[in-house]
Amino acid sequence: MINSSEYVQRRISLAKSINKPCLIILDSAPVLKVNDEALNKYRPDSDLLYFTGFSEPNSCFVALVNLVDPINQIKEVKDNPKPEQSTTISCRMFVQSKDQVDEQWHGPREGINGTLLKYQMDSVFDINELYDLLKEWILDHRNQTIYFSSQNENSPAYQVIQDLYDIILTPDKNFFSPKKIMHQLRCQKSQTEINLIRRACEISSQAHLKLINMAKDGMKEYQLEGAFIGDVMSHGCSGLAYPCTIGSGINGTIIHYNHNKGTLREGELVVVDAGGEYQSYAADISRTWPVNGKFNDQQRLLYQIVFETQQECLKMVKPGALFENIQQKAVEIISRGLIEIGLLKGDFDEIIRQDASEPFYMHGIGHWIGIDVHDCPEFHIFNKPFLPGYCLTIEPGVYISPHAKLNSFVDLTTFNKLIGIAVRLEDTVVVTEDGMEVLGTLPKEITFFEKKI
Ligand SMILES: [Mn+2]
Repeated sequence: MINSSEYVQRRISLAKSINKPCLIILDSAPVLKVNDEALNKYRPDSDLLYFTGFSEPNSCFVALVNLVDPINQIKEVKDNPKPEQSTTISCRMFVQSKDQVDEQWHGPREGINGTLLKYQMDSVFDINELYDLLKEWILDHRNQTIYFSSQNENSPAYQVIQDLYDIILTPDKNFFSPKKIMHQLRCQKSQTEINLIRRACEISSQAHLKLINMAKDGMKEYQLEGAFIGDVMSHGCSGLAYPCTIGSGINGTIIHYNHNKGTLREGELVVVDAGGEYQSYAADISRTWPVNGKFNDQQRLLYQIVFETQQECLKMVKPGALFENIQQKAVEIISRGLIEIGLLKGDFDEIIRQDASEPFYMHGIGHWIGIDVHDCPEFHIFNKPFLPGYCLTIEPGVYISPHAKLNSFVDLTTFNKLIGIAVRLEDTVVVTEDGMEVLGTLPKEITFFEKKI
């Protein structure tokens, strides 16, 4: 559990990283419908959740940074010795008021008083007051910078911004998205966050193990999906962190396969990319194994390439490392492997220069992970040296798809022998002071799968 003082600390960090007079407005995510009156399970906006812990719809967070605040006594952020560099922040929240009828239909609300106490805000208002109050605050500070983030075009905050945009807001001058700054902060996880991701990975590892043990010829992919969901939820997850891939045989060659309607067949490999969400934090783990517990020669060759690639890439994860170098390493090991098994023919350097392995390994080696499975998208992975506390995935794969766009380096005879085989191995890791730790414990050695089944 993340306690309220950690949320307060996150807001202070946000104010300090901006450290100029501004308003920060973080809007809630829209409520999405399945259809008619049937609503999807509500997914809060990840940034709003990170900085407030508040997870109800129809809400909005507004912070005044380094501005005179007539509503609240200004609290100075104390730990700066130089007064001219001190930062002040006033935190205001707009929420749905308590409402007996609506709560009977949709569940309890924190209400104004509940939010004030539990979320340590300086003031809390009804969401219906947002349009007038926010407009007034922006006009009061019309020369200051506005940081605004919303994914909800129907929200009152969005309406205010739209109405004032032409009057006082100028892009690149006083109107910005805070996402770059927020995602940089979100990328480095606290110990509490790391523990939640670790728990998500431990629960997910156990659920993967269950699938490995239950799979057999004739079973449907969705039966494994259902077993995975049931298992992670029975161990405390709220559900999946993302729709899972359970791809048997040729379905495994489809990178984002999630129809999960196929049938497991003896002699085939099954790619399982699945992770639970535990207290709003994601796990992302992939394993590939033979339905009948025995790799055939072709499957074994490809598996060994991906296994070795993942081992080498994991070794590179430490403070200062870069995704781009790890990706480069992955391309090199996979290319060398594909040359050794005869799928690619030609000079190694030329194969690297021409990116000839791309038809078979076409995605990135990993991504940040946290509240979202693809976490902090505005903190682009390119060129960001790892720091302790960064959580990320390492997920090489080789896919011999019948749809692969072949190049002149591909040997057709070998290609035809391997067609339909896919292998992906993925783990969630945290960067530590001197290296990394794989979160969750799920074996991946060939001998493990062959003994297990
Ligand atoms: Mn992933």
